[in-house]
Formats: sequence, C-alpha cells, structure tokens
Amino acid sequence: MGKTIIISNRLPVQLQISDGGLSAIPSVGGLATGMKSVHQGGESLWIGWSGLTNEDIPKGLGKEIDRALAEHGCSKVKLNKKDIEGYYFGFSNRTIWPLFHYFLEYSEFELDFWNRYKSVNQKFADAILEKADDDDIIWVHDYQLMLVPQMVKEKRPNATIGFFLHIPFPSYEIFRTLPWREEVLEGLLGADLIGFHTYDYERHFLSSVRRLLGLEVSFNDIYLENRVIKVDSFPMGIDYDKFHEAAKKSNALKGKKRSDLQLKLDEHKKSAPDTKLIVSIDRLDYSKGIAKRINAFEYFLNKYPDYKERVRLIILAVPSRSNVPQYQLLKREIDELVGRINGELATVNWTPIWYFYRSLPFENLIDLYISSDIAWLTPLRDGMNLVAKEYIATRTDKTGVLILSEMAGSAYEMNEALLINPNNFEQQADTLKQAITMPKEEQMARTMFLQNRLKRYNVEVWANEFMNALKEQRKGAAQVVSLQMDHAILTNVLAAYKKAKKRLLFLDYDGTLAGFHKDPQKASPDEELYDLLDQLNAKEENTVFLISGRDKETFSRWFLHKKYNMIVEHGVWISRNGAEFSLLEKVKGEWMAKIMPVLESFVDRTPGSFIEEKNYSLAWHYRNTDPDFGDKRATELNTVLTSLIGNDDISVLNGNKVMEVKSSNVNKGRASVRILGEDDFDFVFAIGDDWTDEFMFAELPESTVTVKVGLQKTQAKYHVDGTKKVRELLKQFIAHS
Ligand code: GDG
Repeated sequence: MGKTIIISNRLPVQLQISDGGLSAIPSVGGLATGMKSVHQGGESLWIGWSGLTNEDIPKGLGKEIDRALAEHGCSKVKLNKKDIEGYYFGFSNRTIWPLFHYFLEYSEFELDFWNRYKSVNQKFADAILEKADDDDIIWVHDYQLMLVPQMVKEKRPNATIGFFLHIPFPSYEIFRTLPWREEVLEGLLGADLIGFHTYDYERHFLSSVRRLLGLEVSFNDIYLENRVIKVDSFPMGIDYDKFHEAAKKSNALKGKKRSDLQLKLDEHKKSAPDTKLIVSIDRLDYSKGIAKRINAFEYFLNKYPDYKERVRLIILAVPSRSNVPQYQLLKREIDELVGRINGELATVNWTPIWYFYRSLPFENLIDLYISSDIAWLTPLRDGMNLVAKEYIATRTDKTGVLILSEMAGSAYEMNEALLINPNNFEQQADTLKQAITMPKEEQMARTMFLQNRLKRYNVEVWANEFMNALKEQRKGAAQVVSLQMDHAILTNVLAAYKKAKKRLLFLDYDGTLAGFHKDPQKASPDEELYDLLDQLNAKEENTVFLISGRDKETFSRWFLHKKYNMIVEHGVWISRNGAEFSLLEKVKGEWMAKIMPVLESFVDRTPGSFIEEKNYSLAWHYRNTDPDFGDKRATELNTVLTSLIGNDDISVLNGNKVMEVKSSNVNKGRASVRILGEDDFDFVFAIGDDWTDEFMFAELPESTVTVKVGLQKTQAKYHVDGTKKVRELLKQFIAHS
C-alpha cells in the first residue's frame, strides 16, 4: 500500500519568521481539519506553497523551512513573485474565479496569465512526481491546480489521482467562453475521480466534457481511451464538534473570563434586550453579495420602519486578494455604502450597521456566532459556504435563524434554513421580518434538523468518503469489466489461432473496424482496411464474416465486389462469397408502418437526428444532435416505443447514439450461432463495440474469443482500446497464419 499525497495551493501551516527564528504553525482552516484523518502518521505528505515567495525567504533559510515543514508532513513548492502574480492573482483569481462564479464581465483572458498558470501547475506536478511512487494515492485540491492531474498522470499512469473543486463549476454556456477550455478539461481528466460540492456542478462539468471534448459519458462515468473517470458530488462538511464545543465553552465563561468582544456584545444585549443582532461573515469577495446585502438591509428598514432601532447588522468582511483591482473597488463600494446608510439612518441610540474589515481570532468568531439571533448570508454564487454550517453548529440551545442564499452550495443540504434569492429585495425584507418574529419552537425545530445532518456528515466523513471512492476507483481500474488484451493474453490467443485448422471470425464494422463519422455513409472502408480483410480472407483456414446492423445496399456497394461474407441488419440478410444477399431469417415487417410516424415526429423535434430505413428495421440516429438533448430525447423515445410495441414481436435496441426498432427474433447472436453450426470450427472469434454485439458475446460458446472495443460493461472476455488496436490485432492474426 502506497502513501497519500495531498496537494493544494497553500500548505496547512503558517510559517513565521521572527528574530527568534522560524516556526511552522498548523492552520485551523476547514480543509486542514477535514484532512486530519487523511493526513496523519508518516504515510501522508502534503505538498503546496508555503506562503513565502523565493524572494521573501531570507538567504540560507531554505533548508530550515524544509525541516520545519517536514515536521508537519509538508513539503513546499518553490514559487517566485512573478509566479504568484501570474498564476495566483492572475489566472486563478482574475480569470477562473470570476468566470466560475458567473462574473463573466470580470474575467480577464490574458495569455501571460495562462502561460504562467501552466508553468506553475507544472512546478506542482514536478514536486509530486519527485515524491510519488506508482501505488500512491494523490488528492489534488481546487481551481488553482486544474492542470496538475494530467501532468502527473502522464508520467505516473498507475498512480491513483483524485481532484476536488471547492468552487462552483459553471454551466457549459459560461465555461465555453474560456479560451483554454479544452486544456482545462483535459487537465482535470488526468484524475481518476473528480469531486464537486453539488450535483449541479457535476452535471455542468459532464456537459462541458461531452460538448467540448466529444467524450462518451454514461451516468457519471467518462470514457477516455482506456480509462474510466468517475465524477461525483461530495458536499463538504465542517468540524461540527469543534464549533459546537467552542460555543459551549464560550457560553460557560463567566465575568472577566469572557472576551472583550463578548463583553461588548453582552453589554449591548443588556441595554437593548429587544434588539435583534443579525450577523454576516464572509471574505470580502464580490461573489459573496455583501454590497447587495447592505442595500437589501436598507430596503428592509424602509419597508418595515418599525424595526429601526430594533435590529442591527454586524458585517465581518475578511480582507482577501486585496491587490486584485475588483476587490479594491468592492472594498470602496462597501465602505461608502455602510457610511451612507449609517449616516442617513443612525440615531443617538442606534447605528444600523457594525462593520469590521479584518480577520478575527477563532474565539471571537464564535462570540459573533453565539451572540447573533440571525445569520444572513447572501452569496450571489458560492461553491458551498461553510459559515452557514458553522453558525448552525454553534447554536447550543438550538435557537437562532439562518437566512441563506439559494445560490450557495450549502442551500441544497439546508432546506430548513430560510432560503432566499439575493437579488430579490422584497423577498429578503419579508424573510428578515419572518426571522425576527419566528417563534422559539420553530427556530429550535429547524435548527435541530440542520444540526443532526451537520453532525453526521462532518468534514471528516467528507474527506473519508472521497478517499474511499478514490480507493474504489483504484480497485475498479484493476478489474475493469473485462480483461485488457495484454501481451500474455494476446500470446495465448495467437497460439490458439495458429494451431487451428478451421477458424470462424465475426467482425463488427462501425466502431470496430472503422471509426464513427458524423454522416454514416462517409464511414466507408479505407485502403488499409480492404487490404487487411483481403489478407485475412485469403487464408484457407479462415471463414470471415462482417457482421453489422447496416443496410444491405451500403454493404453491397462497399464489399460485394470483394466477395467477403456478410451478415447485415443484425442477422436478417446474408451474403457469401460475392453472391447477392438472401434472407437468413424470416421476419415480418408490418409493424413498421405503425412505428415510422413516431420516429418522424422525433426527427421533427430533434434537430440533427434522422431515420435510417432498413428492410426489417428502423433506426433513429442522434449522433449529430446536441448530446444532452439527444440523450433526453432517446429516453423519451424509448418510453414511447416500449408502451407502443406491447406484445408485438419487436424490440428496441439502444446502440451507440442510435435507437433501433427491429423484429425480436433477429440479432447478431442468433445469426452467428447459426453460422457456427454449419461446420466444425476449432477457433471462434467475435469482436464488436456496442450493445448489439453483446448478443454474440452472450450466445456464442464459452470457448469463443470475445473482444469488446472500449471499456463499457460487457459480456466479452477481453477488451481493446479502439479501432486502431483492432486493426493491430488483425494484423497479428495475419502474421500468425
Ligand atoms: C471556498 C469556497 C467553499 C471567516 N472569517 C473568519 C474566519 N472565517 C472562516 C469561516 C469559514 C471560512 O473562513 C470561510 O469559508 P467559506 O466556505 O464560507 O468561503 P470561502 O473562503 O470562499 O471558501 C466556498 C469553501 O471553499 C470550502 O470548499 O465552501 O464556497 O468559496 O470556515 O469560519 N475564521 C477566523 N476568523 C475570521 O475572521 N478565524
């Protein structure tokens, strides 16, 4: 069992250089706490930036820093000032952060930022590669490091890599505006497991992968060459006990033992017992909707003037990214807003807003949570929002009301909170009133539900669930649905092939011998393929059948002059040795008149789809439609057809971007078994890529060498990666004849 490597932009320790020397102090952030169970003992290493650029590190201190970090299981990535400017303040925080939070107008597409992002991601990847072994588990965190998974996978294909995104993944419509969108997706797809906070972010990501990279996605699996990448949602929790216990402790402190802030808050409450305190805590970031919240507060006071002097809003805005221009502008806007509203509405006894622009020690944060009757959090977009969860965890007597924006990931799990749209001032004014007047019993009932969930699904459970899913991925990769046709297997197959006197080979066409084409008529055979098939056919011991769902006209045009044996339309027609096609299976086709209009109505409503009319089947192709839309329509069509066909002797086959309605007693399995019965074959081989080929894999005898092209679930014994590999395999057959 290998070690675990965690990698994030910042290390979970703070370096402090003072006269007395150097110290590394563990940070108390949510991520650091959550990873405690993962990052422990000598079996784990955390790689990241120390917070000091090369220029900041005093000469000769480098080694000492390494030693101090190593005591906490950490190792630093060396970054210079230019790196931090371009990669962190540039691409991460001026391109990706605004774009992924739907602030398209703030997003700067600068080539220099991008180049620096790439080179710094490479530095992180190199730092991993230097320490990683083949059997290690690597967990990469967040939007600053989206290229790292692929950079590592390239060099260590057997390492198991997980990636978790802490911010939203935007919809395809937004994501596609990024000039380097494909590179970012490809970077992420180096991971074996990709995690998001919510199902919506997951779904947006999958949609971009399909549309921009054209990859096959099935439920939450992405098929990429010979790998299956899993995508899932893991809503991050908090260290519930830590917040709950800290609140208990703080509540229990008496007299002078209470913090200065707490004493001030106590005093305020005593002097105005009917006043409600509303708290909001965020990093000063435009995504958090602080300015809107202040405006909404003014709106509330004007709509319900009775509450003037009876409520107070405490805003804790923690300084953040203050050298990015948008943050400086926002700071100015908030300063002015608070000044204006306090100036206009304050009375001798009352200031409507208490505004703190600073970071407070943990104990004071707890004081704010426990002293506030209401927490009001209004992000315009937020990956999760842990403050909402922390407020609930500190409500030891279960009173208190949480007003939370629907745009926060946490809103999905916190239904008992009062959920609001931060752009709707009317609704927020009414909700504030509802919160202020909410009976204690109702407050307690809501808090109880919320606390139970937060207690159960805490940050440790979150980290463990991700790690377990990652380990499952590793197991899965080791035992895919079928065995990879590796060297040892190939050697055995070739030996059996060579020994055999009468060989029977069934070769599917589309997706097996030839790749897919937007227009199926254009997926015609190339010279190399003709040459291969000629050579295979030329061997006296070989009986080769092309076996396909295609219509007989196309195959006649392509192959009849070559005198190949062919079975088409899944087994309805057969042609041997250049003879015209004849019926292999007697089928009835009266049902077609009934089904045709249904398919036509689907073509009308699904741009890019079309019907292929074969002699005994009808196929609805949707490869050229929008992928999400096409899949949705296919599900719909499936339901309609299933209810229509009832007891008729017809069935619906879901192929690769095609749905085919055909007579039930016809399939490739039945057809291939019939041919098999015609002679004493001592080597039988069947290869194909989709659903319709599964009938062959299932019905041919156990001794058959069955091969699936691609990684989907299959009854075949082996799999190969793609059409290129299929052709290589056939070349090997030829060489071993
Ligand atoms: C990103 C995503 C996602 C705040 N002020 C003080 C202080 N804090 C602590 C809070 C909380 C944390 O900072 C803030 O976490 P959030 O989740 O609210 O927001 P982001 O910083 O934007 O985090 C976010 C998160 O990643 C995790 O995946 O939820 O959506 O944007 O823990 O308690 N702590 C102290 N003093 C303060 O003044 N000590």
